[in-house]
Amino acid sequence: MVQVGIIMGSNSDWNVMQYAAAFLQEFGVAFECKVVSAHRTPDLMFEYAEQARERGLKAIIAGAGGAAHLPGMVAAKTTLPVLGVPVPSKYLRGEDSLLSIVQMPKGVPVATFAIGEAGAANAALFAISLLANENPELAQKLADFRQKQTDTVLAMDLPAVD
Ligand code: RP5
Repeated sequence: MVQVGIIMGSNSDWNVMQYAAAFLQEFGVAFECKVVSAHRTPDLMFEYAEQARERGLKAIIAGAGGAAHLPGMVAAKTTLPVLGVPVPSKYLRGEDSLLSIVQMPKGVPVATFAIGEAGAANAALFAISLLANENPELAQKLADFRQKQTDTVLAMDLPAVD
């Protein structure tokens, strides 16, 4: 059964959102990816958000750029955790996306991540850590992943000074 939904406002967001998909795949979490636009397919957006919990999803990762309404509007229609990813935009480099997503008024939260690739990847890792609360095997995979990162940094060399 699909556990995490990855949605995005356009297929042009895929360059960034694929980093979320890659981590979910690596950790063996069942997920789906779909284009759902807040302003171009508002009815689909409401339908997706309204049905997400009964379909068995545990979290929704929503990425959008510009005046990025998608994560907030989805959060308005579901009590599932919504993880917002600001996608870099053409003119404001994603600062518009970030502020649109992060500044939710009190009462309807969206967990907001960094702009771009790091945000998409971390949103997936955060969803995995939510699922790991009820799944010891996933928790162990997450711990192994962290340890590998630690080992990589501890093994880093720097060039000698000339
Ligand atoms: C937003 O507008 C999308 O999330 C995307 O980041 C941006 C541009 O969309 P396209 O014009 O590339 O379809 O809705």
